[in-house]
Amino acid sequence: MLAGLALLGAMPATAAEIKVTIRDMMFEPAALRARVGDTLVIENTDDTAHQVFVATRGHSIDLGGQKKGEVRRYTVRQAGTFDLECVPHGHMSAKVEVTP
Ligand SMILES: [Cu+2]
Repeated sequence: MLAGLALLGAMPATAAEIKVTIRDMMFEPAALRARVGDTLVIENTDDTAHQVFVATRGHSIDLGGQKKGEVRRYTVRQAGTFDLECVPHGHMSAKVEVTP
């Protein structure tokens, strides 16, 4: 435990990976903050396939079909706010706030 804390303290304040889990047809967490350069690491734990996309100008992406257990990565390149959504499941949404 102490060694782990020391290691964390030594890590430079650079880009982070932020885990997003798709579970029970929802994003977890449903709202998150990131900094420019951080990478969202999105894992689908559902039996159902998902397809994550962002429609917001300047952030738009389509991560393609994603089966159970598959992981997609999205590095945010611009400050702003956008929603992660899912092509086949219109109710799925997660708000992402990106700061410089
Ligand atoms: Cu979905």
